[in-house]
Amino acid sequence: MQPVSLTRFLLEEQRAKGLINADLRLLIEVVSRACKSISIAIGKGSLGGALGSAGSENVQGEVQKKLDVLSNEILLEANEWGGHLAALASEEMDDPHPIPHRYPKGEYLLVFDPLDGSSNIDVNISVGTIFSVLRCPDGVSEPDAQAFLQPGAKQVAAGYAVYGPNTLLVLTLGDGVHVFTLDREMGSFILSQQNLRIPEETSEFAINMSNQRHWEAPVQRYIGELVAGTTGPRARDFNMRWVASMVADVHRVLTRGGIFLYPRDTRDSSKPGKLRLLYEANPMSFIVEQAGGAASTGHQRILDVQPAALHERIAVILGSKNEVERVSEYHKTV
Ligand code: P6P
Repeated sequence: MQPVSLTRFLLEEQRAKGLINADLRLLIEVVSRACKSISIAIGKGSLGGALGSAGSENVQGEVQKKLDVLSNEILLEANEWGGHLAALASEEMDDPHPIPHRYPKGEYLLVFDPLDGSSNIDVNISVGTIFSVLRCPDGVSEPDAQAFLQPGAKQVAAGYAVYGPNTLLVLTLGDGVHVFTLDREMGSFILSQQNLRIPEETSEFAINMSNQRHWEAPVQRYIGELVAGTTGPRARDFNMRWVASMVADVHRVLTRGGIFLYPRDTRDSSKPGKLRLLYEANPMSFIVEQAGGAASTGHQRILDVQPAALHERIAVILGSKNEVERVSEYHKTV
């Protein structure tokens, strides 16, 4: 059977299910081409002269890597001219980026983390790009940050590229999760898995254990039971993985099951978590739910959270449904 390219898949989704229109199809294709360019830049490593710090900080106060800035520029330039977007927003930019007046505007908003996990770049560990697509609110001709402040349940599409041993694009349009592998010779993303499902049970968890003393009681209890293994109430042993690159950790959870936690931390009550709601938690939660998993803050479904700010942070507990529900139960009782 002929390999199915991303282009063909999107066209067939458009014809068969009417899930997407020509503008959304163009948006996904443009983002995928930008991810190819980012993959090539990353793959050059030190030979491309793009490793190391850019000597600047982003709105998060984090030191920007040269590849953070380059990835952001690649995504901006790729999306400005197509006429599919009303505006873009990024982890790397304080405010939304307007579409230049010389180009037509479209009905969609794109918000992204251009290079998630970039602190891993200089040590050659997998990183990724995360993106989320919203509709621009009716009647908003010049979208500002307020236009992006929509609950994650309003997303029309979400995806990520993981730049690992191979480059994958994982995508949902609201009708399942589909995986595309980059064929570097052809330069196209080829469908490699349709309707991916997360196993409901798992024996693997992902959390940064060095923060253990700062977790709230429900997470202390939950992780304590996993670490206790056969000597504790779960009566079985668990394994732990932590790449410190959300895309890599979430992709592993999606592929073989697991639970990923970046819980809120008692060190700073002003911060409800480390990960950003609009361009990390929401797209990943949409994908995880579409794959049959669950995504919670511990207190509520992440996709129901009403954002109050573009770069808002949130606690993230996502993955195999049974485990996420257990943690949420502990938040009710502890
Ligand atoms: P820590 C990367 O900086 C990131 O935003 C996510 O990709 C990752 O899951 C998390 O932070 C890692 O955080 O505190 O373990 O370095």
